[in-house]
Amino acid sequence: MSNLPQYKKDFLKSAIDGNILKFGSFLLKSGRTSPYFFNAGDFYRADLLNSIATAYAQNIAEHRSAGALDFDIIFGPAYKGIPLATAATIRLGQLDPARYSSLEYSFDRKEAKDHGEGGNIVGAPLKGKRVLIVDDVITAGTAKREAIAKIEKEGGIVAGIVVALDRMEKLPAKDGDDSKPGPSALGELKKEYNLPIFAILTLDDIIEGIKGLVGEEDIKRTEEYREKYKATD
Ligand code: OMP
Repeated sequence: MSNLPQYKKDFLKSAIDGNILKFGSFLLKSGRTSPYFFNAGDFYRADLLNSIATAYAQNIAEHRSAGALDFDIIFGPAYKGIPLATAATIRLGQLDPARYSSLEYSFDRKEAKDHGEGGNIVGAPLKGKRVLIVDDVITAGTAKREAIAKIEKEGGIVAGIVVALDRMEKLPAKDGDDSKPGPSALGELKKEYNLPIFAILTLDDIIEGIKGLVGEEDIKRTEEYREKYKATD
């Protein structure tokens, strides 16, 4: 399965075995119709959650050790980011207790709570902290922009983003004509916010890694989709 690092190969294999990475016809948030879909909400079994926690933790620890990432808190945007951020935090603490046993996490509420402790954030307060966003998938980048705005509103400093999958798609064209070349959502976010952004898997990794594991027709349709929507950067 290509020359991906072992932890990425293991992660892709569990996504296929657990039917988290599906093939068919799926309507995306951006309005595009995709022949594949990665549903991080389906990592709902102990062994699958374990595999995604390990993949995030390895990816984050690697980039932090290389000096490419630094942060105090892991933030998981509601809803799908919540278990991902929580699981990644636990696993980082297990992987390297000296560095991560006091790592904190938090997440947002979709709707502000006006009783009890109140507010928009559950978990560690964000004010003045460097916040790493852990989320599922990046397509057009809309969900990440919303998360950045929420963190900044709470006084946090966004320190980076780690996602499970970068679909490597160009941003939807403003005039609706998706036939022209265009930059990626991930590239634009990086530039606009001057942030490190990493993905455990990209669409290229998936196409390489699924050979021999899924049907030829699904691979062909996924390659055609990549051809149609792949970003220029
Ligand atoms: P953007 O906000 O356009 O980047 O889309 C990312 C969101 O789309 C994710 O947070 C998911 O809710 C959803 N999504 C997936 O979960 N898996 C996919 O393979 C594709 C999408 C999507 O709709 O683009």
